Amino acid sequence: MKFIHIADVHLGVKPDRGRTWSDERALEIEQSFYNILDICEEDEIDLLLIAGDLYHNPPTVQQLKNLDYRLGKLPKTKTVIIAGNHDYIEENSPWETYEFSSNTVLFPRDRAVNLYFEDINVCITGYSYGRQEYTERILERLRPGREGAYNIMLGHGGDKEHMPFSKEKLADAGFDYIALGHIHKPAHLIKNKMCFSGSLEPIDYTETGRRGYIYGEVTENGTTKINWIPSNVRSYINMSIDVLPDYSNAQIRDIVENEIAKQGKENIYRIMLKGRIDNGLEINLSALTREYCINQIIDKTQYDYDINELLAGNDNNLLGRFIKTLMDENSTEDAEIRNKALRYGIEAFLGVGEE
Ligand SMILES: [Mn+2]
Repeated sequence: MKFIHIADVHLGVKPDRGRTWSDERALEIEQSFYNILDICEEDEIDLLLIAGDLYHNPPTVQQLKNLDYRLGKLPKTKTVIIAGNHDYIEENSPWETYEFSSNTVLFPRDRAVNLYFEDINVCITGYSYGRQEYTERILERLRPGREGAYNIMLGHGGDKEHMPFSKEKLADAGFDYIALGHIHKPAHLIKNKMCFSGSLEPIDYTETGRRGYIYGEVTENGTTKINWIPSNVRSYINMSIDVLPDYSNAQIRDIVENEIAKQGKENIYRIMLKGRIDNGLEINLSALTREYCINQIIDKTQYDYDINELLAGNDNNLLGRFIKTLMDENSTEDAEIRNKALRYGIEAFLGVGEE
């Protein structure tokens, strides 16, 4: 028996709203899901497990028709879905009333359900969200539905407001495999037995690192072997660049651009600039923000002052007195703190310190 376990696809989400790549990103997330369906078809996967938040919001009839149509092209694959906190099932909503013509089951809201497939001798136990929050420890109470079958738990949650659980209690419930969703970072909690597949694609800039799906195989004697396979189209990357006082704007731009080329032009960046820059330099990277996906440039650089020169030019004013006080070698204050205070103070005096 072969299965694929995915979660947190968040179909319908518009990441990085207002950015030039936002619309394309929404399509990519959809495409990423369809890629999984292609794998199901090619590899004749028996079970596609979707552990909640397939949709970013409760789906419309049109969204469900699309889903049903695509899943209908998989004659060999049964799809089992639970609703999560984002796509929870509202009473009488399309999500609750839609009848799938494909080989698909959506678990009903607010109760534990067992679903047995005789042909593959697999029993799936799951619980769909009927609202956004559950502080109750619902997943810990689920039990395997059929003796002698391969028992799978399908669950969504793991933080305080979303069906909290201890992994030990879940492990002790007696399931052969526990397919979890909600935490977007993939996590293999117990080897070949319990894991968060993670989201299929990263949804916002906090979700750095790769994303993907679980590919599982169960042998005739019931042994499970799973692999997490990275498959996301793009990643969010935090990049940190150290600059030096002799760098020009063009040089800084080249360094950033080379680093983007190295890490992948398709990825979405947050760039942090650090170090000391020439007093006359104004960093301007707008040429790059036009060409690449750059969410944010965080400029933490500081101007490179010659203290003695500053002191000579400000002998009779407040800045001069400030520098003299902090440079006083007889001070009882810690030297490192005095140095820092001196640097921040000068930048504040000169109107360039923004923090
Ligand atoms: Mn969730």
